Amino acid sequence: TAKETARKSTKAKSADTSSITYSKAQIKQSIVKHLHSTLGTDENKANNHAWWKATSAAMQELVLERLRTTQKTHYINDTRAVHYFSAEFLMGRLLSNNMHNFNLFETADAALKELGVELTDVLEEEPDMALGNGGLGRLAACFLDSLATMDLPAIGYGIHYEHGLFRQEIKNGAQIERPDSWRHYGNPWEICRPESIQEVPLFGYVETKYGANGRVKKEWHPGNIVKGVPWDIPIVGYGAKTVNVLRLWQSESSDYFNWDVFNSGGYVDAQRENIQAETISKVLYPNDETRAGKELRLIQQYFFCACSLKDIIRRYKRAHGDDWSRFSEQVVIQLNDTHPAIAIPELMRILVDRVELDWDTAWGICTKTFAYTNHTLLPEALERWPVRMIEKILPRHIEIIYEINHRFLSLVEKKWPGNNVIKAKLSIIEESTEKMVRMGNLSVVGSFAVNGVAEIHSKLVKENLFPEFEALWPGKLKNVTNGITPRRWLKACNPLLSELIGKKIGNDWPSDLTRLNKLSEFADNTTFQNQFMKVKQKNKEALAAEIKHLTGISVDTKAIFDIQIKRLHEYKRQHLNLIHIMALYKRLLEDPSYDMHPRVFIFGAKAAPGYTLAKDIIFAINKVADKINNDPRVNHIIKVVFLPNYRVSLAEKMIPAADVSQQISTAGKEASGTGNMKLALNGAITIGTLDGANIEIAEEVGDDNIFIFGMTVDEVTELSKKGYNPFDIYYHNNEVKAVLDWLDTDYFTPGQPGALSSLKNSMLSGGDPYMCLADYESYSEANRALNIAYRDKSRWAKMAILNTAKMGKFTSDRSIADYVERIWKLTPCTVE
Ligand code: C3B
Repeated sequence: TAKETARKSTKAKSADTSSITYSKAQIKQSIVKHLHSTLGTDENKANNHAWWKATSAAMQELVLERLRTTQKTHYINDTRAVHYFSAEFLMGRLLSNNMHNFNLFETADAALKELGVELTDVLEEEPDMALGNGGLGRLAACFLDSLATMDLPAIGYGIHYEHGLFRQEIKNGAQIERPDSWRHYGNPWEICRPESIQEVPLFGYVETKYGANGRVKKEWHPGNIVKGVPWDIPIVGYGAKTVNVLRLWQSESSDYFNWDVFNSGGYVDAQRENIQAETISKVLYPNDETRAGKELRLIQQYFFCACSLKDIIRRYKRAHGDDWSRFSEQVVIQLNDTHPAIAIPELMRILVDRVELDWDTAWGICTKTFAYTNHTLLPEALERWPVRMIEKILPRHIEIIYEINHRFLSLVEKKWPGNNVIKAKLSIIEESTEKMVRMGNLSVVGSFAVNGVAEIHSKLVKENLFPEFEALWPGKLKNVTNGITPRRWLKACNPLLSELIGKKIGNDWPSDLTRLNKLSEFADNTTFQNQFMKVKQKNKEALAAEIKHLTGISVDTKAIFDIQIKRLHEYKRQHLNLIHIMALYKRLLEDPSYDMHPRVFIFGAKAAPGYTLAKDIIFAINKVADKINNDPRVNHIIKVVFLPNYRVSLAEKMIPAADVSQQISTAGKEASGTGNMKLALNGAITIGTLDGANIEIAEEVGDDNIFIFGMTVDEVTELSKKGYNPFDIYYHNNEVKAVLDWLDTDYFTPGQPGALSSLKNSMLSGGDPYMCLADYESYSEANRALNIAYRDKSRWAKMAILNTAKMGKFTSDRSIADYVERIWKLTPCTVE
């Protein structure tokens, strides 16, 4: 099967790691050369930033060599490729990753040492490439890593945002957003490709023409044209054989478009719309799982889809001319959520209006080309655009969407004759007061496969979100459980553990993660337990130093390091964690001999700037932290740390040091989660609900090696049906009542009573929409069990080892193998 082929190809590489070998002397020479000729400085003057750039340039030389070979090989072999369309790519830093994938990390380290420079300091100079919000964007980055590693022809397409996700500062406990400028001083990895610029039409009107044969022809007269300039970021696979690219489009105003001629016509005043072309790719929308609903956001989506489709078609035509019959054999496009769904009517427009294929042929090509991944069931994340907005910006596309819908609804009519309820539900157009286009429905109708991102999530997509679609097209709805790249999330970020694992079971695990299972044999071995926990201890000491550096807070490295890192969202329930911390605090105040192992609660989270309650929760965490950390009665037992500006590079420092991983979303709300996988891979024990991939993690590690609590999906549904009233719990659980009432006082915000009341209100009069209180008791019990388990050193070490050992399933190589087998049908292409 394709899966086996893909697996074989990755395994093959471990035996033959790097195709390019570079000696220490050569690297040193290359770095110095770039210091001189690329940066115009020298060894005596160079600061760490210059060393970072020179070292990156030295690596980029090797990268580009492999990129050229890869592209030539793919061209000669006329390979089928996957095109991953995503509004977000959360790449993080690239230097260390590229060095690891070339197997040159140690060599470069030694070379720099001889130059009197510390590689670890140099790596810290690189700004994160944060062109994404959270899980969805980071998943795209892990997938690119796996695709290249598995020698699969693939290209990522997205937006070259000038400003990525905002930088977070904390002032007096509150989040402040500052602009991110990741390429302010130049980025050594990206290459501008002016030879592949594309033009994108916007606004204007559609003219209907009648051809001699009576054929209706539609002509779109755009009111504006913007330029898309491609920037390529090379994606180095592990072993550095295949180097694919991530192509990101930057918008520019078009010089081609002649405003004078256009305006002199005078007939377009009504349709003409002005858009400052440069603003399109200016900034990433900082909303995670909420719709922006803004015109500029729709333009961003269309902009990168239109550029990418033109790019794909140009490449296809170079090999196949005007023979469109093979298009869907060569091209598969994966839509990362509905953000790129507008690509479906755009491809239809090109095929019908420009290529002049008949509708059915064009639709046949389309529906063999697109596949769609759903990443969430949260209603506030399901994209819908006002018909009027699409009409204005993309007047031809709205016609095409109506036509797609019309034909689709006849199919629905055949299946369920006369059933208008089903028709209204499935229609791509929502007939509300303001007519809306449902991008999820459009994506399902226009794709040949639809997948969720974990077993439970895919089941809910099938049963709750799109049940009729399953009846209409059995088998179209699938599952591919998410994964993470073990190169970044173990090998590179946790060198001490990687070395220990290598000594024990060899060095093949990064490209075949199931090999970690061999560690299970040593889970009971005292010596190995000690070695494993010694690594954890060292990593905790490193994080403690970082915490001190970033916040000034001292933490006890013998305490349990308990970590919750993810976007701030009510459904992820950071506030459940917080009220439990407050309860522990209260127990200690009331009973100083209350028995608990010292514990440091560490948070990292950004809130969408317009999400008030999320920002209130950050504020509350910081205020509670201040109080506890400065209370000598308890601060030797509990500390609370909120690390500012959580991002990929900070995650890489936190994850190796975690004892406990908090994965506590309301069951049914977290589609998969991927941080849960990263933490468990690094030997943290999960305390979590039966939600998303937690369920599959529990299956892998076994019930003894995870702390599961709370309601199941069915229980959540049942309770909502029955009617959930948080006041029932408030009045029956004294601890819950005391803690919530505490939020109303000025205990944590001296002189400002009520400053934390919004949190209490959301969990009481607000109806506690994510049922924190309903799960509180069970969460508290799970924490007690965890506390006891930690005290048994040997038991805990065994649990930690088994968590690492059993994470093989969650490599993104397995996710990609599943996509290849179930959806993409790609064949690896070896690049010699
Ligand atoms: C996220 C989901 O919230 C996570 O459960 C999931 O692991 C990742 O996607 C990857 O599949 N997600 C996101 O980050 N942004 C969205 N708009 C929707 C889902």
